[in-house]
Amino acid sequence: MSYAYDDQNIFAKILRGEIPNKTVLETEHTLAFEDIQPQAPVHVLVIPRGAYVSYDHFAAEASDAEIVDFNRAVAEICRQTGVQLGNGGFRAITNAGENGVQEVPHFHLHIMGGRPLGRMLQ
Ligand code: IU
Repeated sequence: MSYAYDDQNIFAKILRGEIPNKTVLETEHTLAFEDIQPQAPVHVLVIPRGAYVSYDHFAAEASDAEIVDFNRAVAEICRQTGVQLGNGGFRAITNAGENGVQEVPHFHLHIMGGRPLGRMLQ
């Protein structure tokens, strides 16, 4: 499977600095910013700087350094935004492709918290 990346997607433009964002955290390989249509008091999108379409693309082709950096960034964001385990908790989801109803074709992890989110799966 080859993954076609569209470098005109909105998150690619954010990464190039062409569109502003409300940055929560920046690291060598990762950027996190506030979702423009937050679904919860905390709603942060975490994206790799690399050109990956989806989670499976990232997991298959990113370097170990990118994968570690991304996951450490997630932990830091949970801590910084106060949604970490033991302090209310959070939901982390990522949508991929048509069935996942992915809107922006650059891999992003949603981190949501700050209120009870309800059961996701019945
Ligand atoms: P999805 O997982 O691809 O369905 O979610 C895309 C998210 O990106 C969604 O929550 C939007 O509100 C968010 N978003 C954004 O934060 N800034 C933008 O300019 C655009 C979408 I377009």
